[in-house]
Amino acid sequence: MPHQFSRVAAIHDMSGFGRCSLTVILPVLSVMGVQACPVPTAVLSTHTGGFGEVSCRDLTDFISPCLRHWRQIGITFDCIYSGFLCSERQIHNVTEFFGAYPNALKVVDPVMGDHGKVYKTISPEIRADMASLVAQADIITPNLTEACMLLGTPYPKEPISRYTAKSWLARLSEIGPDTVVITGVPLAEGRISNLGYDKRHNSYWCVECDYVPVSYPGTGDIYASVLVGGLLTGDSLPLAMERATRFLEVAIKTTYSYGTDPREGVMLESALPWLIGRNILCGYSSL
Ligand code: PXL
Repeated sequence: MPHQFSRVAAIHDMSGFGRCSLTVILPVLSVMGVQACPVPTAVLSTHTGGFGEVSCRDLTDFISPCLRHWRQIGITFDCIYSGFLCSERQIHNVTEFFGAYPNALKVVDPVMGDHGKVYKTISPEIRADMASLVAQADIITPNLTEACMLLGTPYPKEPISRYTAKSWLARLSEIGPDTVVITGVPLAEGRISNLGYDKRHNSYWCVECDYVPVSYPGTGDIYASVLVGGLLTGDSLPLAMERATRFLEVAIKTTYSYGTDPREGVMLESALPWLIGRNILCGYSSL
């Protein structure tokens, strides 16, 4: 089926409360003028970050039939974008999507942990399979914890040098992806930064962010979806990285000012209009 705007198959869970995964990815992509077709991998009452016993329905059995139906009716995609996955089978299902749409941009956000800790749902088997999914991707967006997990490097206790950061970006690209973005990296020579590497042009990029002393769930999902939306609508890599960073700064600072419970995530509803403006940006630098 031909389409006017870029179309993304978004393979993620749907956590009803707590503003992460599909509940933030769909509005972000829509507002950026990108059609997002959700493939829910599971529905959960909340995310797993602090609301106690979560009610969850696994939808692994839905993923392949959904792909089959979409192929039957001739739907095409410009991008396949996966995130939080909770079994080896789900990871295999994402590779089926990659195989079905070989020309689509393959984006893998290897959601596995944060703040130096691995999420409880991530078994050693899932971790190994996520590494092989990363090998098939065009773009990956790990946070620093996930980057260290993929590299088999201990999570750094101190800010890292630009030299180390560049070598980690390059080593991650050697696994397979042409574009690597690592989020939330404290740099010894600077501030917390989001870093990118474009293997084809051998270019390294840095976007620094203001530090806010609260951590909200879902910010990795928001970052990756703005990055995807930017790249699909004409941004270069550094501009897409900066758009994602600036948007999160707006969302996080707005939320922090209200002092809401961090488990509820960022106040996306008040920040979203910033994305419609398609602001002109020039705050990135070379790494
Ligand atoms: O934002 C990542 C994420 C996605 N989905 C679920 C989660 C988390 C992080 O905690 O629990 C269910």
